Amino acid sequence: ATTSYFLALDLGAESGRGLLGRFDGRRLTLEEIHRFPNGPVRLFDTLHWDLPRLFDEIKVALRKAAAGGARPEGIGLDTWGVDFGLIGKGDTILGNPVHYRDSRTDGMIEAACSLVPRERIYEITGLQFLPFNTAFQLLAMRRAGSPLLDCAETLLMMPDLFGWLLTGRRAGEFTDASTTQLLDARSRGWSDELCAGLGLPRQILPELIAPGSVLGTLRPGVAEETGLPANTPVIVPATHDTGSAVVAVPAAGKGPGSPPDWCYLSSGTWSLMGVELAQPIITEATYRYNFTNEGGVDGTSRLLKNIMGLWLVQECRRTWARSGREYSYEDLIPQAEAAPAFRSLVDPDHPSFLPPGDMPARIAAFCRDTGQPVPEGEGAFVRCALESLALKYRWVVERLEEVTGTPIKTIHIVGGGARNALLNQFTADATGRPVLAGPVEATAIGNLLMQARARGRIGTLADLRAVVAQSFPVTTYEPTDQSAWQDAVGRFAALVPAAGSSSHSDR
Ligand code: ADP
Ligand code: LRH
Repeated sequence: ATTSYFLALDLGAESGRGLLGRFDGRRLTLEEIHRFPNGPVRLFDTLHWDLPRLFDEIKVALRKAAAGGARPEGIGLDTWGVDFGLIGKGDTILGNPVHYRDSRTDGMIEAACSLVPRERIYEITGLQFLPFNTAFQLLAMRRAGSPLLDCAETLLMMPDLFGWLLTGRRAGEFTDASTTQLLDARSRGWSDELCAGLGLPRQILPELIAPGSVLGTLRPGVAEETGLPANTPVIVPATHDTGSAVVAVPAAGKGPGSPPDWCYLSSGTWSLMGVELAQPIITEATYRYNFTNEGGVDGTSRLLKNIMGLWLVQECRRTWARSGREYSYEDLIPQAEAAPAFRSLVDPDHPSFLPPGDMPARIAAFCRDTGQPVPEGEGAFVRCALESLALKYRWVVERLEEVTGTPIKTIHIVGGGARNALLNQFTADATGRPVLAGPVEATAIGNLLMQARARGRIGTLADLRAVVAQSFPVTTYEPTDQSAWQDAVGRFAALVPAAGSSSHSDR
């Protein structure tokens, strides 16, 4: 069998990486050739992404791939959703992309809903209301009188923006476009009605292309700088990282049409928990629970919910490091395990936890405001975050079952968070369902295998998942200690708004 190499560039909110995948037709192996940190940069009062540095890191990864001697048959790029850059005349980049945790979108959900009724926005898009959705970021620019929208020729989502910098072509890959809240979930095209209703420039939204298409080849300048051949194709995977992660869930399907009896939990900065479906589900219940319907590969739809995720722990860690207390995840997890159980619980999706800042102080404030003891020591804060996440996972699983009418038997956890054995066990215990953890690099794997498929090396999505299952180990966590969680389930329910979580409604 022939062996092919593909390069995945996977940019997460906390870190980015370049992984070289070697595919022999049956098994995929990975080599991490580059990894770099990512995070917000504040300029005056606005949080940005560092676009030039991130593009430079991408070129470092290309250079390392070229220097290693492998000739990749494709390069694919994925990033987090919702954020974008604007391009003006003469290929000018109009400003540095703004970070989705910036406060410019405060109040924008209400502003949008005063222009187009909330129910109508949901009916068209099927998307959960998150304050930072692209539509609300654009509305914030409009309201602030930003001159950029008027001189923009094209809006490109983050992966499209990097794709353009690599190839020179402006196009919008469908899965990431589905995070904007400007796409019509049924027609799968930009919604003229929403653009007109919200007063947003429809003409800057790019031509849409499907995951698995070839965007183009490397610009001569990029080829020269990195040492890769200029005819190297840039292939779009599901460029929304969650879309790529779900492609690489090592589960067997029940066949098209029937909702699966497994759910995924893509666990990184965010916890994205949901099911893969043949069609969106847009009903009164999904509206009430603020469930989203994001676009996947092969016409699939992801019914899911954003949960604040391990961001809670990331921000605690960053706060402690600022006062000289540096801890790795390997330090913190045993400390959490040693801390007392079920002392204090939080709603992980409380809006106060969304922006960057002093997370331990915010968790302490939540506990104080709800009459619970304030955690004492780092381990207690992390335990509080992990127990609360596991309880939120239970909340979501139960509502997914209700909405799809199908019992969920197992939970597949993929992404960096799958390395957290304590959280995996908590999730099994809190939900009463076995957890199958891994692969950690699901997003990059989904990216690589979609490229292999675009090159004709794999057939269906089910074949692709079989390759994942054959290539990467999965660890099972059986529920062992459910009774201990019973009381916590009741306490947690009293802390969470009946319709879910507040960061998912208006801030
Ligand atoms: P993103 O793509 O959003 O940047 P990742 O999928 O890379 O996120 O996951 C990052 C998260 O994985 C970290 O925030 C951390 O919670 C978890 N993680 C990383 N390394 C470890 C580890 N050694 N042990 C436990 N958890 C870890
Ligand atoms: C996860 C993710 C998620 C979005 C968020 C902004 O990385 O793409 O799906 O909601 O970032």
